[in-house]
Amino acid sequence: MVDYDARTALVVVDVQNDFAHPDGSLYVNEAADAIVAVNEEIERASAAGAVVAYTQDWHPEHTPHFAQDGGIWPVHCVGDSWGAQLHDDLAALEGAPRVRKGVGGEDGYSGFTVHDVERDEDAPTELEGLLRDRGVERVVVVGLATDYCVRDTALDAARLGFGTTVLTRAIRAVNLEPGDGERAIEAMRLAGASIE
Ligand code: VGL
Ligand code: ZN
Repeated sequence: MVDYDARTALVVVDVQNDFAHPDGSLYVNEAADAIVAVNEEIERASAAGAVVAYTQDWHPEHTPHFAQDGGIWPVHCVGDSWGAQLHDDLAALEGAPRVRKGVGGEDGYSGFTVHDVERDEDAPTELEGLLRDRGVERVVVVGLATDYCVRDTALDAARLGFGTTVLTRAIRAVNLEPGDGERAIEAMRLAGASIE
């Protein structure tokens, strides 16, 4: 069990309808189980005075991220649509920061960085700055999906020097290929994340 404190942030990745609701366009199996575990962490983290931050995949109607525009994904999490909203069952704390990524049509998965396809450049989101401003040294990553946004968010957190923990009870994988979730967990472990 993670001991939360004021220097720890719980980063809740992409618990949005398109991933977490059975009617969502990119529904992740067992997402409801992840939400139960995520909510327990939110409760413990906020009770201990930890920072809780939510990320949201937030795409325009056309982006190289979508299959219709040259990427690999069905249309999902279009900004301001139902699919982009945080799932109703998620404990969405009032006043906690929400970081939207992909807003300018960028590709990528991490809550910390997006990838500008035209310029072939990575650009930071506001997540790192807001964690540093709050004195955060350690990041706990939960949410959806293990093999994409959770993985890349945890890899970036470790690369940026945050002590990084991933809670397996509170994540679930897309598994486009069987075993993707397991491989993602191995990649996070190799990058120095602690897997609990
Ligand atoms: C995600 C696929 C496409 C995720 C986002 O949140 O893991 N996966 N966009
Ligand atoms: Zn996406």
